[in-house]
Amino acid sequence: RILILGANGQIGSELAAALRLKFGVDNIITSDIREPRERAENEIFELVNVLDKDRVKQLFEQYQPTQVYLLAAMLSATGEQYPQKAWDLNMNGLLNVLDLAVDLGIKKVFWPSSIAVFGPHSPKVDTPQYCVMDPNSIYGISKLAGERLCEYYHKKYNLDVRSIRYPGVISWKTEPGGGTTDYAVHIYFEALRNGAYTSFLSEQTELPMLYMQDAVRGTLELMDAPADKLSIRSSYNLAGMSFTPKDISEEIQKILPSFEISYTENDPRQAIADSWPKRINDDYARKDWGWKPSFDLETMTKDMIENLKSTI
Ligand code: VAH
Repeated sequence: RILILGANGQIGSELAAALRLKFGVDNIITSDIREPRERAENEIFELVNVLDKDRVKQLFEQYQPTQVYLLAAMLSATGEQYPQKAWDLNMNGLLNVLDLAVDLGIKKVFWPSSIAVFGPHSPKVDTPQYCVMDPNSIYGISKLAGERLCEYYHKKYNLDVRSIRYPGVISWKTEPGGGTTDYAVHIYFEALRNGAYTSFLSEQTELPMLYMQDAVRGTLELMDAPADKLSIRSSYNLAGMSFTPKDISEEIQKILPSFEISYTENDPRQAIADSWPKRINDDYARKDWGWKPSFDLETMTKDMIENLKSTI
């Protein structure tokens, strides 16, 4: 049985769908702080606040999950508006899950980190697994601290906790909220709704990105990998593609020639994006568990527009 905490979010909701397909709907328990807008047929859903340790413990005891995915978090842009809340949710939510997983013998835990753990003095190109990491967003600080905790709990308690430093993840099923990379999601929605988009990041802002299908496949491949193959117990660098708002708008124009992009200045998210790398090196993921992305900007754009056309 698998319990997903934070199953309503952009990644949680699609991991839940993939896990239901893989293990059957009766073996997946989804949970979040509020009811989901819609549920899959026969989906088992529970309300939970990951900061309520007794309630999380109750779910662990009731469902006896062999795996727990903790996807509940506050992302970078929202985190800058509520830094104390972001720290509390991202850190104490993780600590609750790590402690309960050790106490109750959960076999495997997944926790998402982010390229936000890198900062202004990290190498911008071909950013390695190990380097200077001086994140200056509360989200990035909480993810860096979280990675250290995961590695500590693995070494001290032999907890099989696994993690990926996601780039910006792009998907069409949910309109994600609160991320700095979310311009690359909204641009597709706006391209179809209004034929135009105003980007809050400048046209040359290059960021590492990953299509949701690749993010989900990479996560399941990591979780399926033999434990003795994993040399990283903080969090794995994972790369898909890197592009700028200019690149993505030109790719959209190949399909929607009349699409127009414009740019705002001085959005607070620009400073967050400028502190992050442009291109990530993911040699460890490729070596340890055979990671390889399958979508690039062209194939992702085709897939996004095709799917959004049928939903918008
Ligand atoms: C954010 N989408 O923008 C998330 C992610 C690397 C970006 O962490 O905050």
